[in-house]
Amino acid sequence: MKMIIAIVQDKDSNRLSNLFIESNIRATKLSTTGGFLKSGNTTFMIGIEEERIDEVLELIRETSRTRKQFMTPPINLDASMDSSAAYPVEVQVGGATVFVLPIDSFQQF
Ligand code: 2BA
Repeated sequence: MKMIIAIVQDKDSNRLSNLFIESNIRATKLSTTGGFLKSGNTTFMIGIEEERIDEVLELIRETSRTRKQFMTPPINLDASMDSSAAYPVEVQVGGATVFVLPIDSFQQF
């Protein structure tokens, strides 16, 4: 068994969790915040048998879209007063960031 941790954009999360339900894939959905954009995203924790990993990754791949987002960097208040530092910059987010981890033990009581 493996643990798949998948960070997806909020806009893709409902569709993905519906696909997991339809495919009988058990998942836990967490509301998370990206460290860089400091805006909401969704993290799924999926405990899954090794032979179903590719199936899960394919569902994540087909659901997660790449989007462009603007962020305003923090204003630089140093002596140079470089005003360009306050302009929004475009950042490409996603599709999904996925980690596949080993599981030492799986118990349900
Ligand atoms: P955020 O940290 O809010 O990052 C959003 C997007 O901003 C990233 O998209 C990336 O395109 C950009 N970005 C992040 N850090 C940057 C930096 N230091 N300089 C320039 N651009 C930067 P994604 O790579 O698709 O990541 C989407 C979300 O996935 C991230 O949201 C974060 O919550 C998570 N994530 C990505 N890589 C991760 C990692 N190695 N470990 C843990 N979480 C990760």
